[in-house]
Amino acid sequence: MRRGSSLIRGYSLSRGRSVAGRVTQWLMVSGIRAFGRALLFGIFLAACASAPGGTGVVAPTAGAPTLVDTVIQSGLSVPWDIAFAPDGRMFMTERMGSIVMFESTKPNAKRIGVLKVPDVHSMGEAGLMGIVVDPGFATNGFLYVCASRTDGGEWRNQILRYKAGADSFTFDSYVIRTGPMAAPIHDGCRLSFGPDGKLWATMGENGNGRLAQDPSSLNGKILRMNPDGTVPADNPILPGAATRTYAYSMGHRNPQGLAFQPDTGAAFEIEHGATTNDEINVLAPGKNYGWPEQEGTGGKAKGFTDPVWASGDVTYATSGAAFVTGAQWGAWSGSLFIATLKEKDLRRFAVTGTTVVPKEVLFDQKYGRLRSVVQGPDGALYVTTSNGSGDQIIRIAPQ
Ligand SMILES: [Ca+2]
Ligand SMILES: [Ca+2]
Repeated sequence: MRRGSSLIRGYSLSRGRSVAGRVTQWLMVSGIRAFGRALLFGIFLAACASAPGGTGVVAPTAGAPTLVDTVIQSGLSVPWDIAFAPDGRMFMTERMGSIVMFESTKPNAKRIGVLKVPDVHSMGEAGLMGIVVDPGFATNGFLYVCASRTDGGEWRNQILRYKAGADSFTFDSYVIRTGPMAAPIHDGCRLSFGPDGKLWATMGENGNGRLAQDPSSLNGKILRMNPDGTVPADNPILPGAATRTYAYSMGHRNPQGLAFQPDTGAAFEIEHGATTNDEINVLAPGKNYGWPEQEGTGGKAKGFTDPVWASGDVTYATSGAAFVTGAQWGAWSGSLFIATLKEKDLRRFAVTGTTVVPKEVLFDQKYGRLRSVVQGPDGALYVTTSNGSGDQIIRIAPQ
């Protein structure tokens, strides 16, 4: 399995050049025997650099891009999610409750706007989480966040719409004010716009598996809504439910990844398993994905929809996910990347239709816990860390 990053690969290359420089020098002064020694030394260095196990360098697979990772922001506190304006600005949520606007994605780009979202109660896994910009952002300036807030004497997961100015944010409206509840664990709260123009949100079961199977609760569900907060007329009515609601699918534990497959528009949802079976699910309306009655595959006979991939006997603590497309990704275009918290790495999955095959484990341990991964407008991936302090945003660019 391929490990390590291209930065390490780049280091190896520059080292190779310096060896070559020394080879030339030694040839001039010491003749052919020294050249032989230098050649052996070079081979030795290359062998060391190729050793497996975390920091090694392995030749890229055919057609795979070389990745260059660059820290673009640092000194952050749990930057939960990021989003991009078409004009190059970058927006970030920090779990403690701030939305931050950066001038660009350049390293150490200036902070040009900050808003403290009022009444965010950040505790455990809860707080200010997902952020996404409206598909019509260039004209309407709308962006959406998912936040655990105290409101009406309750602790709720809400979806709020803001309007971004040049260097400020103005509250516009609640998209969802009541329904999903917050808890110190399993809040979900990933936001994504589908190719259908609907706003989708993942909602965790608050550590209460029963809610995932309760069709009247919006927890443990994937939600689908019109951006103005109304329920789409083509949402399903969940089995056992009285009415059509925001709920699109049920039986989810702690979903923190939601990405739409570029070719098909299919919704891929990623959730943490308990002690086994992190899952990748392909969402279909009104379906039940099993939690807590069924973990991983094997639930069909009980009426549950099986994941297209499950981690089996281990968990990685899978979090955010993104598909990549573009010529710069070479053979990896169309792949799904998943950030992991516990495993502290970025994982590539090859996806054909609904067939998902795990591939490389990248940047293992290098940046710590990884929360979110988003493809930026320049085609690069942007990853946030979730270590609690000294957190970073990293740009991963294919070359
Ligand atoms: Ca499941
Ligand atoms: Ca790992």
